[in-house]
Amino acid sequence: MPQVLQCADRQLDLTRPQVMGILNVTPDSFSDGGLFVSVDAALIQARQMVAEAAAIIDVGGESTRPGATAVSEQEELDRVAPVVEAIVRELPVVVSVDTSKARVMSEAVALGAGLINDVRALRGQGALQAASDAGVPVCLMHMAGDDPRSMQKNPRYTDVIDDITGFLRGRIQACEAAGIPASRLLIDPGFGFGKRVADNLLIMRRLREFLALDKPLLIGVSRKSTIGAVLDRAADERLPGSLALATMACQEGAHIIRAHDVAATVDAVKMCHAVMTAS
Ligand code: 9MG
Repeated sequence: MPQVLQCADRQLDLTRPQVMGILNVTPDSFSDGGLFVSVDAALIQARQMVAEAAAIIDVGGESTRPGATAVSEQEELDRVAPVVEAIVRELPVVVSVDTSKARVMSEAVALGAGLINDVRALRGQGALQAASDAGVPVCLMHMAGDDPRSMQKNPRYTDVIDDITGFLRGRIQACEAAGIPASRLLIDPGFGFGKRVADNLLIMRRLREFLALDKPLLIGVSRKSTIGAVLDRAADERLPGSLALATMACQEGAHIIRAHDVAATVDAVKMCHAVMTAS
């Protein structure tokens, strides 16, 4: 596994857990929809997240929450491209593009994005080729089915950990066959994507098992509905639950935590790392 990930012209240190700040430039994301739709507002939020020590800013132009409306390629590009360009120009941070669309991947990377974050693990049309040509690392996420709008309809697993591992292994093979070097791949079990509450809890308890795939491990738990279900909390009351899961993820060996609340998450993962490396 690489100690440093080369993300276009920027480097990501994987020897300690890093925080990926979420920047949704969408009108309808589940907890921050509509907040950062203008380039100025998005840039102010990105500056704040970098000041709070986010190592990556993940820019997304299409909501992946269940029931969200699909957006056209052009609309997604119009939302994402100016924001990617502005952040790359101004801030010393890895910019990630959260997309499943081949053209959005290619154009974002041409503007300086250094990481592709695809919740469909490059199963979309042309995505494998676009990611291969882009030459930047790719995060392959597991999702039951291939559509966030229907993923929560009766998800069932034989063994949730084995099933996710098998899926990710297959996608790693598909990437390698498409010419994407193994050293450019990250994996993510897709907490909340086509999983019941019990599945998500098991993913957390057995997270370290995904390290057997020998890839940097990314996970996103921030404000997700499983926290709401366990604690009976609305989306804006889920910070303590999110931090508990972020801390657990670090202890289980996760390399990157995707989060809305960067400052608090950075403190949680730093504290966890300090304990884990104490001698
Ligand atoms: C875009 N997005 C929303 N949730 C996510 C998660 O858990 N992981 C990754 N990689 N991306 C996500």
